[in-house]
Amino acid sequence: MLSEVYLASLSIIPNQVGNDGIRSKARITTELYTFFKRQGKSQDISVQYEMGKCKAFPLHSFKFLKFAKKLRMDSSFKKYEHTSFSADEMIARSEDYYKMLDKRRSVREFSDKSVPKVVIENIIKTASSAPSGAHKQPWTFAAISNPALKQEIRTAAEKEEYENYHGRMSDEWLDDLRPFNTDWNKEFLTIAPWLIVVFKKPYDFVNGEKKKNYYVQESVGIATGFLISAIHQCGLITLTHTPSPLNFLAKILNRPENEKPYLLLPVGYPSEDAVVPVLERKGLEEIAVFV
Ligand code: IYR
Repeated sequence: MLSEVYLASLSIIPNQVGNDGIRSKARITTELYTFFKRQGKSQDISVQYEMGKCKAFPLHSFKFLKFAKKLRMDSSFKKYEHTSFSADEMIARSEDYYKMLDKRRSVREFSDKSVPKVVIENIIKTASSAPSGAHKQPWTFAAISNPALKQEIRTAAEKEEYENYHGRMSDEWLDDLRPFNTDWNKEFLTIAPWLIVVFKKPYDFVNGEKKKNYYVQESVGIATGFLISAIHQCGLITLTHTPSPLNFLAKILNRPENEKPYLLLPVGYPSEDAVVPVLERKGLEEIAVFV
């Protein structure tokens, strides 16, 4: 019975925190009673007692919050398993991680060497470990290895990119891209063994009902960052390709209406003679302030 007490408390406690601060014991008891009635269960004495006790505190008081926290801990929370390191270890680990990721480059020249599907699965699972608004994980990763589909994507992407490079992009934009030697030709879309299309989901359908997701742009951006670092970490390369507009991807991949294409990433090995532009990254003093 006790776990039911906690469950009931969980569903009711958030409603209690109103502007008034304190609510009457009678009100809480009624809410609890209604809760149990809806569940088809009879009211339990211990429930009234527990909640009665909780009602003795102002709702924002430390005692009440502690009580509420305990109730939640006992039901839907578990102990956070943490690994920490000594200061020296931390310094070494942060340096190693920085050095590892600093080697990452956007590479446009791919080899057709195959990559095991399980690697792509692991990369996608890593991406999906990213934080997201209300843990809605508002993303879908479509992994494409089928040559005919890759060709279809390439043809559609090049059609858009041709328009972009021949009029849709400003002269300033084209100037800014000159150091990268890019053009409308997107050969890598058929050469790379895998394409990953990231879709964002502004809403989900839960039991046929439309449910809005939160901070979708931020969440999917963070997940894509995780994806890119996982790709680099296992010795593969990628490129954040942004054919624009992207809508053709949803159509070709037959995705539902709540999935909007976000980014297209070819994944694989670099070609033997792959080159990258000589670039400098901004120094710490240019990108950070310590106050
Ligand atoms: N989407 C085009 C153009 C492009 C735009 C930016 I900003 C880049 O950093 C690179 C390319 C393309 O993919 O070629």
